[in-house]
Amino acid sequence: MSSYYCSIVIYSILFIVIFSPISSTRWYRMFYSSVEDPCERQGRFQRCIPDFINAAFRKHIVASSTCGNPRSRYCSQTSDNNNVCDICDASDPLKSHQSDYLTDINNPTNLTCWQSENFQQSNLTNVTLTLSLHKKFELTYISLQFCSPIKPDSMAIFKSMDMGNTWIPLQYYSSDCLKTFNKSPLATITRSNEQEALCTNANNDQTLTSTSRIAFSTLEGRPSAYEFDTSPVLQDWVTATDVKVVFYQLRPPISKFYNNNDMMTYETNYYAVSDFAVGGRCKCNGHASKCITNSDGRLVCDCKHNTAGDECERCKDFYYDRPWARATQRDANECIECNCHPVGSRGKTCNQTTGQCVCKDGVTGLRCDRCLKGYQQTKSPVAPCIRTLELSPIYSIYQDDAYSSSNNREDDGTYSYNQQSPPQSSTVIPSDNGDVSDSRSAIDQSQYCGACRYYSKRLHFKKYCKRDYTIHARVTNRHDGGQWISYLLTILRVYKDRLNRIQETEQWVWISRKDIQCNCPRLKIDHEYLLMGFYDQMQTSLSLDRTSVVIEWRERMEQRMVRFRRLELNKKC
Ligand SMILES: [Ca+2]
Repeated sequence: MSSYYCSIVIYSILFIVIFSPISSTRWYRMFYSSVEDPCERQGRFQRCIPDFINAAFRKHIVASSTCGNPRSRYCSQTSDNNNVCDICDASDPLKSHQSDYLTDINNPTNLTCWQSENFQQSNLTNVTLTLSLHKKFELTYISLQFCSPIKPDSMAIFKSMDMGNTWIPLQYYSSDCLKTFNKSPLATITRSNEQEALCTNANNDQTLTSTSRIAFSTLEGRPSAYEFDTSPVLQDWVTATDVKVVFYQLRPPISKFYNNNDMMTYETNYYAVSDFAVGGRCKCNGHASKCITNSDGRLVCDCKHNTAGDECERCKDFYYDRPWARATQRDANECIECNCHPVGSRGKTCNQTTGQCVCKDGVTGLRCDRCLKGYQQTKSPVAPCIRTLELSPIYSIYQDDAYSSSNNREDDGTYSYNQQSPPQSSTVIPSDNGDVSDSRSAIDQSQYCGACRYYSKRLHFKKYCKRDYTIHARVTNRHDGGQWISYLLTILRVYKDRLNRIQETEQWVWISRKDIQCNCPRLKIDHEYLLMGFYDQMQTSLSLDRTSVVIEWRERMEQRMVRFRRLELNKKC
């Protein structure tokens, strides 16, 4: 038995090393056991593929003809020209030649053979063996070992990629390729016809004469075989859900065994095959290291890299930020979560191929992070971009000034409102003691207004550090936009601007109506202020609220702010 297993291993090595350019690392893995996930190593995704197997092993093969029902006599001739006859009987386990013998353990010292019915030489019938894998596999080889010295004169190997609905030829064998299949045995494969089935002329090839095994390698002789990772044509070529072998006619007996045609009798006229092997891997596109049986009892890939599907052939929900791709040796091409802007998009889903999020009205950009041309950013999370025309004439005049030379303007006329990390979905503001409070909590208005503690004249460096910006500005205009009130500021000096959002001499600052109703803060037209506040929730423009520092400007503040600025630059914040 040990020599038998040894022969299997050697045979496997031969096929893996010779015929599979992607298999060397996986071959190593067959003997290397590790608890580490092969799809992710040291925190990094990497290509992973299921082990190389004989996908046909112990699978049922449908044979179009099997002897033994009813029982029948058959004969074969031994090498010393003796005629040996026996009975094929499907009801007797010892005399049966069922198709399961094609995929059982192949023990060379005790061959078990499937055998067809006997045929009249004048009544030639095609015999078909069909293997269903019930899932896409990537095939490396298909091999058949014959039992009797009689072999088919012509045969063909087909594959299906759609569970047996349609069939594609992989390889033909014949004593006369041109006559039988209208294929030239001299045809060669180039990069322009890598999915073409060749015909091997059996007269010039030993495969159908002296040796008992026929092996077809799916990638042999195909120019892109060593660029398999980047060859969708060959990836498609080796993919199959089903394999079918068709025997077209029996080869006349070899003279060594059969000295005259009289011996070619009905009882010696049958096909017999001892082993049908299909070497390959469960197809998972580099995104799974194994296939498992799912809850429906189907074989599916155990997908990693945020992929999904029987073959990990798509990104899983909410991970469509870039198009799906097969993993390669260089890049796992893992799927990435949709990075939809929490304010500008309608949800977390994006298009499976483009990554486009579903944007609210007036919003554009792959992640819904910009206002369309003709739209203006608001502070409203419901309608983050509104038509420019909807604003008052006064606002429009300043809006033109404010944006005509803005660096946020895109080539397509849209306005970027966030190219940085996504902001929180509500205005969450850290307080001075380091806590985080939601300024939009549903609390009573009087309680809400009562806590206007930051509207104070005390200037601490800590307050300066906590806030996004500190400016000296004059209020020049006011626009009532409903839920949000905007004030136009002429910027007189910028002391702090954490993300460089202040790029104009005039900027709009946004305050919620709720805070305005509290006079917290309160701004007057033509007055100058020291303003310390946070950016709006999209982190792109200025806002003020009851946590902001808003103090009428005094000249003495200048020196203090310069000192704060210097401390900040010395990383004292
Ligand atoms: Ca067998």
